[in-house]
Amino acid sequence: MSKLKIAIQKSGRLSENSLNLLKECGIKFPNGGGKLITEATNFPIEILFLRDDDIPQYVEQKVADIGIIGENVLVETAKQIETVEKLGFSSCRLSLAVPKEIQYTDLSYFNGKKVATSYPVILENYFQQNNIQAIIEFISGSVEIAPGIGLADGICDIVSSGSTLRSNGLKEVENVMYSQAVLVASEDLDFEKNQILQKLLFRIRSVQKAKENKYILLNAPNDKLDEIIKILPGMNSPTILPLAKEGWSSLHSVIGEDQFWDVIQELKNAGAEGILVVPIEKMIV
Ligand code: PRT
Ligand code: ZN
Repeated sequence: MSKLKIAIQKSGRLSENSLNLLKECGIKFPNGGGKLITEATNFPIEILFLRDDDIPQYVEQKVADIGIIGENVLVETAKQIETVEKLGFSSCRLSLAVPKEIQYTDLSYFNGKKVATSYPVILENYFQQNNIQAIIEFISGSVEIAPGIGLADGICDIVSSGSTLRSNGLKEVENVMYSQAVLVASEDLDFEKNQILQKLLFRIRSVQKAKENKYILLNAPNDKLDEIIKILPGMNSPTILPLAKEGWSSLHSVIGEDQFWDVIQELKNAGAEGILVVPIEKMIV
């Protein structure tokens, strides 16, 4: 039986989250130990550990069937590969920044200016779309020091907390793109590999759905149940079980993480008591 080859980052900001995602999907494998490739013991998958920048090319050339990379790397390398799922981790933004003492008003500031970046393709497109004529200086690392050493007037780099920019006397002035980790796949996987991918995707979506939701249990007097049910968004109708206490019931449902605090307040106002909220490990939809 064939195996699906997944390329993930060997070490860096994507690696731990990528490995955790596979583990949360119930996939077991021996701990890397510096190996280039490892095989899962309970799922038809092989894991290749690579530098993130090399993953798009390996997937395009079918050395790996699928991979996990940042959207920034995907767009920059512009390979013929498909995005199959956004994974929601390692989020960041690619931004333009200038020395903090610059009186920046708008993008026209960059006309005729030198901008250092490791993302020349994305930046070139962005400047073209916005009719800016700037000089792009490619540097592969430590982009943030470029203005300080007189190499450029500004930079275009990945920003997360913003502390790297601040400690280098820079300020963020424009967002070029937002990025998160994505699962990419080679364009025409054979039938068997595609089936394995679908199984993996099913697990990934169940794990993600579970993270977006909470399981809620509460007690309420029976005459308040109708009102409480209306407040609960739920998957379907909530489960209602009688309590030993006469005239009371326990109600179980699922609630979205983003609606959580608003709904809890409404439930309390409607007479709910003993509210318990618990994480969901997997959610099959
Ligand atoms: O060795 P390899 O080539 O595999 O790794 P790498 O060094 O190229 O990449 P790595 O591990 O730094 O990042 C991998 C991916 O994580 C990136 O392609 C992004 O999609 C994503 N990501 C998320 C980030 C950050 N957050 C991030 N903060 N990538 C880089 N940074 C760097 C940024 O370059 C800057 O130097 O962190 C600094 C800014 O962080 P703040 O928090 O100070 O703003
Ligand atoms: Zn890299």
